Amino acid sequence: MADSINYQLARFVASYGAVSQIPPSSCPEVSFVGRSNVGKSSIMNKLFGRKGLVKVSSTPGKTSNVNFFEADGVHFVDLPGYGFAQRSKAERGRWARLIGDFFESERSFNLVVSLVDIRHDPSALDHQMIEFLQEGEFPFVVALTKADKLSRNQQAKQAAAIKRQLTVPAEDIIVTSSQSGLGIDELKRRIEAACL
Ligand SMILES: Nc1nc2c(ncn2[C@@H]2O[C@H](COP(=O)(O)OP(=O)(O)O)[C@@H](O)[C@H]2O)c(=O)[nH]1
Ligand SMILES: [Mg+2]
Repeated sequence: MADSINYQLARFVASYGAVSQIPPSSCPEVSFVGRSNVGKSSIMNKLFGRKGLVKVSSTPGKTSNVNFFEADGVHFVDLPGYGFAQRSKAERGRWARLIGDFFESERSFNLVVSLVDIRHDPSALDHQMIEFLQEGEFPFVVALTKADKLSRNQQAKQAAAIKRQLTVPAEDIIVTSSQSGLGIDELKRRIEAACL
């Protein structure tokens, strides 16, 4: 296999409202989890080098589907975001069922990219998500998003604080910005190491 992924080949595959609709894994898979509005769509677009392939929503809060993209023989999975949207118990239930079903299903979990906003301490839901990944022994990295909104000094300070709070090893935390491109090459290296 090639030693790098040609992201220019990225394309939308399909959108699923229930995990039972998703076909079995046919190639390595990288999935993206995080709070609604944390920057999942933006980081995927940055990886793909395509501004509008993954919809960036200006109205956060819609519990969405599981969206599959493919680039060069690797699947990229945009999972529904948590937090923002879940005003009702029914919505929280739907999210938990989707995520639970997804990670309990028999799939190629090559890498999970767990996104956390670098500007804030991780929320209770961020903690739950990462504990879930740790307990299930899923290979994951934490991408701290929107680093362009902080100074270099603040970035380092927040990254250290978040690392402590989440008990994630420093090498598994990547400071990123979909605006400036910070950390995107590092994230690509981690994805390639996990998939190729
Ligand atoms: N400044 C800045 N804004 C970002 C960044 N990533 C995402 N955003 C903004 O945050 C909002 C939510 O982003 P989106 O990618 O839709 O988040 P998602 O709900 O997790 O998919 C949008 O207004 C984006 O433009 C980033 O790295 N820097
Ligand atoms: Mg999104």
